Amino acid sequence: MEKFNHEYNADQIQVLEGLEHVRKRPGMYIGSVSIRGLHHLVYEIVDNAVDEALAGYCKNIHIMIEPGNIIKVEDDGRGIPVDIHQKTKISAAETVYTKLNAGGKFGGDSGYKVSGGLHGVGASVVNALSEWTEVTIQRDGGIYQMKFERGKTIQPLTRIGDSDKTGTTVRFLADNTIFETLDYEYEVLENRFREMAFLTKGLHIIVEDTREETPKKSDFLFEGGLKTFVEYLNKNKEKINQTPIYMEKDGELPIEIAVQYTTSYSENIYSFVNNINTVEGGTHLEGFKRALTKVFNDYAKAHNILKEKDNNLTGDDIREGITAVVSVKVKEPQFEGQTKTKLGNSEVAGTVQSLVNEKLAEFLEENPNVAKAILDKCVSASKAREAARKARELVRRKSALETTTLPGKLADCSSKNPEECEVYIVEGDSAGGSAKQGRDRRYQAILPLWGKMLNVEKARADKIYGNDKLNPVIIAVGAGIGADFDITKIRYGKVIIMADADVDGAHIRTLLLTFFFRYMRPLIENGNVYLAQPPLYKLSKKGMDDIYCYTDEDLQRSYKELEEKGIQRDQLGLQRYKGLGEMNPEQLWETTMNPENRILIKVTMEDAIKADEIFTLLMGDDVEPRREFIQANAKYVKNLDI
Ligand code: TSJ
Repeated sequence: MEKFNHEYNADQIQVLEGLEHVRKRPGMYIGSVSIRGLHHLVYEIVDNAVDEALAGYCKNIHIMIEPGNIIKVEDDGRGIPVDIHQKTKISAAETVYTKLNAGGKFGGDSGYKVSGGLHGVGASVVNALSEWTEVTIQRDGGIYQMKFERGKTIQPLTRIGDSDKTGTTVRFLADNTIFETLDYEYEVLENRFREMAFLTKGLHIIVEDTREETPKKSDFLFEGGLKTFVEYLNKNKEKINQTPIYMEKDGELPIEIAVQYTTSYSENIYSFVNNINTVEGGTHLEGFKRALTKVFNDYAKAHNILKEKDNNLTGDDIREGITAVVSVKVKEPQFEGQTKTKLGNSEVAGTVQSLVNEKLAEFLEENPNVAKAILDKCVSASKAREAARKARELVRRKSALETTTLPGKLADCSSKNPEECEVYIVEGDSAGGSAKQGRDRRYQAILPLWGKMLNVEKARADKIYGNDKLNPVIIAVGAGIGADFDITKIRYGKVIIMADADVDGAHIRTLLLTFFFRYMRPLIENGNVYLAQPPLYKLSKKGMDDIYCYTDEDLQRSYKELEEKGIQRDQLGLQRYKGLGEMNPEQLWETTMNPENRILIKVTMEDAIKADEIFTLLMGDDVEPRREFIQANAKYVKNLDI
C-alpha cells in the first residue's frame, strides 16, 4: 500500500479548514496573540508530556528556548503511537498534530485530560500557529519524524532511523505573522514550569534558554511535591508550623493538599485542577475550606480552647495567615466562571472535605503543640475581628446620628463648610499650642498628635480604630476608613500635615501618609492631603521686616539679594528653626499657616506610594532590606537632621 497519499480526502479537507480557522481566529483558541498567547503555545506542548508523566510513563521533560526563538520540548515517555489507525488510516501522531482536539481521543483513558477554557486545545493548534513544526518520536525500535508548515503536512510521519529509546521531541517556530512578538520571557516560562514540577512530584523538568551568550538553566525536581511548594511560597515568612501539614489520597479522584500557617494576616490559598490554576476556585476549594473550619472548631471545643458558650471561629478567623495549596485531578472536569477557572463538579467537594476532615483531625491530635499555636492565632484573629466590627459599628452609628464626639485634642473651626475648612495635624503639644493661638479659628482646625505612632504595617483594622493616635484623625476627618471610607463625609477640604523638618518629622509624615494611603486612599486621590512647609531660617535686622527661608537655596538667594542692597551677611541675625515649637503663634501664622504667605505641598499618589514603600521597608518583617535602606540613606537622614 502506498504510504504517503497526497490526494486530499474529505477528512483531510475538513482538517485543513479547521486549522485555517485557527489561523483566522487565533484568539478563540489561545486567548490572544500577545506574549501570553505565545507562551500558551509552549504550555500546550508541555501539557502533553506532563500527561504522559501523570500516566506514569515519563520521568524527564526538557524545555529549551533555542536561538531564533525556536522552542524544543523533549520527553522520555512512550512516544506518541506511530502505527496507522484503522479507521482514520493515519497514525495517531499525525492525527494529534492535524486534527483539532484530537489529543483526548488517544489519551482518554490514561490521564486526566483537561477540558474547557483555553487549556487542552491540543498540539494541532500550535501546529496551525507555527511557521514550522518538527515532531520526532522514538519508539518500537525506530526514530520517526514528521514536518509541518503553518499546519500543512510537509513530511508525513517517516521512519528515519533506529533507536532503542522511547520519547517524543517537538520543535517549532511560532508564526511571526500571527504573534505580536516571538520573544519568550524566560522568567515567565520558568515560573510556570516550576509550578508544574511542584504539582507533579518526582517529575524532573529542565528549562533552558540558549538565546543569549550566557545561557540560563533551571532544574526542577521536587520529591516533596506541594509540601515543597508551600515552603517555597512562605520562604520569607515567619512560620507557625515549621513543617507543612500534608494530606494526600490516590484513586479515582487524586487529592494533594499542603498547609502551613505564618504569623502574617493574609490568606494565601492556591487551588489546581489537573495542574491548572483555578483562580476562581470551585468545589475543591469549598470542600477544603469547609473541612478546615469544622476540624479546627471541633478540636478547639474538644480541648477547651473554645468554651461551650463561645461562638464558633469563622472561616476567615481560621484562614488568617494560612498558606495552602490544594491540587486535585479530575477525569472530566467542568470549568465554569468568567475565565473558566472555577471547578464545577459537585462530587469533588465531598471527597476533598472527607479527606481533610479525617487527615487534619488526625494531625491535630498527634501534634497538640502545633494545634495550640495555630488556634491561638485563630482566636486572636477572632477577637480582632469582633473588636473591628464593634469599632466600625460605633463609627457608623455615630456618623448616622451626627453625634460624634470630636476628639478632645481637636481645636475645631467655627465654619462647618468643608470646602473652606482645613485641619492641621501637628506634631507635638507645644507646636499644637502655637498653632491653636496663631490660626484663623473661623476655618482652621488644629489636631495635635504626640508620642510614638502606631506601626500601621503590623496592625489589624481594629487596632487602627482603637488606636489613640489614629482614632482622633479618623474622627476629625469624619469619613471612616477602609471600605467604609466615604469622601462625601469629610469635614475638611484640606488635611494638612505639619511636622518638623527633621528625622522625627519625616517619620510622622511617612506614617501619616502611609495611613492615608492605606485607609483613606480617596482622600489622596482627590487631592485633599497637603504638607505644610515651615521655614528653616529667619533673617532679621533692625528696621527690616523679617525674612523667612524655607530651603537652603532660599537662604543663599536671600543673602545675595540683600548684598545687592548693600546689606552684608554679618549685619544680619540668622535664626535656624529646629522645630515648629520654637516659633511663636504670630510667626507660625505668618510663615506656615497664612494662605497669603504659606507654602503648601499637595500630596500626590506617587508621594503616598513612595511613603508606603519606605514605610514597608522600615517597618516590615525583613531586617535585611531595612538595614540596606538605612545605610543607603544615612546621608539623607543626616541632612534632614541639620
Ligand atoms: F502532542 C505533542 F505532540 F505535542 C506532544 C506529545 C509533545 C510532547 C513534547 C510530548 C507528547 C507525548 C505524547 N509524550 N508522550 C506521549 N504519549 C502518547 O501520546 C501516548 C503513548 C502511548 C500510548 C499508548 O496507549 O500506548 C498512548 C499515548 C497517548
